[in-house]
Amino acid sequence: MFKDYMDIKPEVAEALAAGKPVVALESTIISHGMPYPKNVETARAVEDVIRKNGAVPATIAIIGGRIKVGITDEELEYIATAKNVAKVSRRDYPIVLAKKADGATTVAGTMIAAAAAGIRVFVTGGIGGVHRGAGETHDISADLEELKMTDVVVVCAGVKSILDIGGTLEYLETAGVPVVTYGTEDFPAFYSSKSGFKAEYRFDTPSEAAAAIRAKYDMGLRGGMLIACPVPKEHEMPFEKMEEVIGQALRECDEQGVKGKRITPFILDRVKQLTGGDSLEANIHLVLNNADIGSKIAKEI
Ligand code: PSU
Ligand code: MN
Repeated sequence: MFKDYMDIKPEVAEALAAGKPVVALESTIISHGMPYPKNVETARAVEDVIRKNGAVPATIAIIGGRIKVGITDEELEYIATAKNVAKVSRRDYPIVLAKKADGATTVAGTMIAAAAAGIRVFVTGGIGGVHRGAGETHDISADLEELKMTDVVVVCAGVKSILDIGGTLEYLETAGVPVVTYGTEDFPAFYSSKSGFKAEYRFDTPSEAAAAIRAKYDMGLRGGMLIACPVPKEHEMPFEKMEEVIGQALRECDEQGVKGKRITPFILDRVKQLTGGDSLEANIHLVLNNADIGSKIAKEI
């Protein structure tokens, strides 16, 4: 059974049993998305925001083949610094668990464990999506398939324009995943508050979000919901500049033959270097903002 592979941290288990709000967090952003020690500092700050709002954070990661739902401070330090931490999406779980290896969960990977633990709300930075040129390469993140089938609400800052944003929104529509922007009409592009695309729906308060989430699951409509929050104004990066930087990173990716699951971490790292670290600051602040909104929504549910 699933639970035979999972260790739920006592604080998280108690909150779930008492019906208190719990917010899931991913670990790929820690192991593959940000450099040390910013990754650990950010992960701690995100947990603090969630606690301050009266919810319990549950960072999900795989350590020695055990799925940890909620990690200790030492485990966080470990997952942030250990070598050979696999990036774990749906397809990777069986092998990583059987080999008793370490893994950082992606959005898809985190949704799977969160759903199994009974956690409804999951906060992250950006999700994976349809890559530019996917018509040729078929590179579409497993995050989208997971949103189609797994009952977890994902609070994010939209998708990076390293992806085909329009294509990603079309895919989610086909998959029957509600995509809702928060406090704006513009679908955000991670570092920038606008992507040029609008979502069909918008929430302005946690209670509006909670009512829609309740309706979806009362109806038995399986799958996730995507709530996209714009990066706070004071930390946003101009869309045109990011287009330029991302264009260069994509070309280098091509030239160096970077493929498959290594593409996203490669581009994230190059974008950070090319923006002199500004993109990292934007990244940190957007995650904190998502944690604030996500934990308020979890409380309302
Ligand atoms: N997008 C970001 N930052 C990230 C990721 C995506 O802006 O850290 C990570 C997430 O964990 C996401 C994963 O689930 O990359 C998607 O990878 P892929 O495209 O290989 O499915
Ligand atoms: Mn991919």
